Amino acid sequence: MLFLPWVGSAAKARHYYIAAEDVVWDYAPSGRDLIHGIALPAPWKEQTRWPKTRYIEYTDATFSVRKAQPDWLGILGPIIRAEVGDTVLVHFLNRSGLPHSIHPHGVRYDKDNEGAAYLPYGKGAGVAPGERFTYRWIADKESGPIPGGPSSVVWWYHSHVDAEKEINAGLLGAIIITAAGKADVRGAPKDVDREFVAMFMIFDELHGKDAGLFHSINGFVFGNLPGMLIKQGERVRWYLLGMGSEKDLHTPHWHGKNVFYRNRHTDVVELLPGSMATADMVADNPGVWLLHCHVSDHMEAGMMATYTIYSTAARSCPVVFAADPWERAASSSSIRVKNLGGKPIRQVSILSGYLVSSLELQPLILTWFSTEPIPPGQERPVTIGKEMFAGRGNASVAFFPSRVIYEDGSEWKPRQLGDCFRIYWRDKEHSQVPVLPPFQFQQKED
Ligand SMILES: [Cu+2]
Repeated sequence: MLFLPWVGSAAKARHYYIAAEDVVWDYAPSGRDLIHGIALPAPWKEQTRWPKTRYIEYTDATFSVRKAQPDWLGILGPIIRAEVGDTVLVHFLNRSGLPHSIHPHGVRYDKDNEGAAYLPYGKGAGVAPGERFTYRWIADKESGPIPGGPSSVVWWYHSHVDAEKEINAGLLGAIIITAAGKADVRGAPKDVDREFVAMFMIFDELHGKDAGLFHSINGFVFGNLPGMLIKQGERVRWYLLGMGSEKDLHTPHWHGKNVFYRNRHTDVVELLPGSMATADMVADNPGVWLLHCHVSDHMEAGMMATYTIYSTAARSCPVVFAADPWERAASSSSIRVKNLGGKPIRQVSILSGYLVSSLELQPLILTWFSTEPIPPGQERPVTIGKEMFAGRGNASVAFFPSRVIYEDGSEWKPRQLGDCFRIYWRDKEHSQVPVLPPFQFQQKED
């Protein structure tokens, strides 16, 4: 028996089922610059969808049921997690048309499990189309954080048969290793509330021509990266990754909050190709904030995203909209408004927006008013009209009060537009939207 002092009795074998698959990727699904509320600028607007190859996670060795991953991971493969002392087994199936591999950084492996094609070749150096290989990696002491450091650290993994092409194709992802004793059952650190991986890289679709250079964060440009939502007060760990070529000198910068990084407070981190950085944020400043590369021409080319810190403080909403399903609201063409306060309401003004995606809210310059008083604790219908529910494409609709006038003459106004919102979802299955995205005040031309 080998004595490994850092391995508790909890040391696990963690299995991952990952396939390489040829897909079509969209760098800007909205077709817009969502940071500024305008159409996507030239030359990138010509074509945002390109063939890529990605790592896709499945639930088991049948590779039939995909595992969901957070929206914000974007083009990245699944996060591979381990606690120091664990063994990671990655069951890899190559469903793409070219040979690929999985080469990890940071963990311990032997030649067969290195996943890199060079002499002398190990067994996992390249996996032919249609073939499988199981990689076995050890999260040893050197894979984890140093004592006194953050409880977890990030590492790269990527394909390494024709690495430059495969990385540009999208075959890349993050490994997160948590210190022994500090991980939950998933292997994630217990002492943080939320984690994000943000990968800064310029994808090249047209041999260096501008129209094919997508200055992306996790494969999204111009604010199209979805899902970076944080509850006010959460301890957030940011795992930053850089990759690419000599143009890929990136300086991720957060607006709104500083982070703790390498024993200092900062709001900019330096990333070279292949770099990995772990930074901690206390998200105590609510708002929609930029996360962007601070290199000037990268900013101009769209290397920008937003993250949102939303307040969960009791908002003391004066009214609530009934949680009617879409069909009911649409067929009655009204929404029911309930007075949550102790005073009779004389009138409620209601605004709305089309929720095109979790990132895109298009405002309507229309106001509806309640037509009769609403006594405390009671509800009244407010007629909205059929047009609203006839909708705009497949967009759902969000309503929110913009003004409440009480019988005694006092008034309530939102601290910001969208407070106390309710979404009437067109689709039964939809993502969680704890906070409305900002209005895209400049509408599409059509
Ligand atoms: Cu940059």
